[in-house]
Amino acid sequence: MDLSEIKKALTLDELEEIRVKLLGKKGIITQKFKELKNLAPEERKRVAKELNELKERATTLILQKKKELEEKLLEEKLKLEKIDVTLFNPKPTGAIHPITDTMNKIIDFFTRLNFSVETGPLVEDDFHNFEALNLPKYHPARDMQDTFYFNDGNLLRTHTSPVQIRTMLSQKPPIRMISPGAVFRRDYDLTHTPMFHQVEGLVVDKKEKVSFANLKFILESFLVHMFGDVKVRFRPSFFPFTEPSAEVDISCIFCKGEGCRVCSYTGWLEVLGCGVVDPNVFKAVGYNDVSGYAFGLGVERFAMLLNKINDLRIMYEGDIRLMEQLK
Ligand code: 2NL
Repeated sequence: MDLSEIKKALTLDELEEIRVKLLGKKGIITQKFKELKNLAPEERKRVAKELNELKERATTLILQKKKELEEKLLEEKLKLEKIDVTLFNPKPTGAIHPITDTMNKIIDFFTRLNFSVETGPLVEDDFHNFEALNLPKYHPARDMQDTFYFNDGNLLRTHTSPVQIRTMLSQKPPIRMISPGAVFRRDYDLTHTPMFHQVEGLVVDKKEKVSFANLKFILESFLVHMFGDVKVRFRPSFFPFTEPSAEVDISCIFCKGEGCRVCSYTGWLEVLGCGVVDPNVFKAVGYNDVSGYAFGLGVERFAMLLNKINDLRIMYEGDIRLMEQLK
């Protein structure tokens, strides 16, 4: 029997066809085994031995060829996906990172409402990151467990609020600002990374010009701008730097509020924290006779919801194929 066909196979599909033709249920070799029963006993023994040897040879050859073709396929795939970053590409590959994209959408909304965009240092001191924000000395957020400290007592900011403190210290009211940027916490698991991004907002003005109703309207408009036709609800909450405080939910964008795994069958997704600025914060920056409201959000959470991603790691691996998909 001619087994040279196996060696000539050019693709895995071709090889599989040959395998079926020889060894499949109705294959040539299988057929020959079935015909053994028609032979005389002595003849049968001899032919059976030959057939077994033939079957073994065919199987080995096919396996060898399969390995060879698979290796060739992998090599071609690797060659195809190789990226020479030094080559000039008139049509560049790449995409805006989902975090940047989400951040830009957020910034766009607030700048259109006349908010200024302020930034500040990533390395902060205790006063700007904690003390001025009414975070008492014993507060758990100050713990070595949660905050990255340097030996000199400085730290990596755990939120972007110190930017609001710096802005209030260097400018006079009214203030109407957002502070987008990276923040750092000692947290690393499936849903937390030691570096992530926040956008916080702050409005400070004469008492009669600021109200919780203002805050509610701005955040509701913002969430509709980001997520489209969603319901918005405010729940009482607590932050050291605001009183009263609220957490803000949108109706689940995956199940339209029906209840699903993503929203833990509540129909709601928590997306924001906010409140009226605590008087102790104004005391710390020397502001008198003003009122204010503030809010804060995690950009990664927004980016994951907007791009319907359920694994935070995708954001940081920078796999070009995934980034291209999210464009
Ligand atoms: C959240 C909650 C919040 C603020 C941040 C703030 C800043 C100053 C004064 C008062 Cl200077 N408040 N920021 C207020 C309420 C909530 O963030 O869940 N963030 C992810």
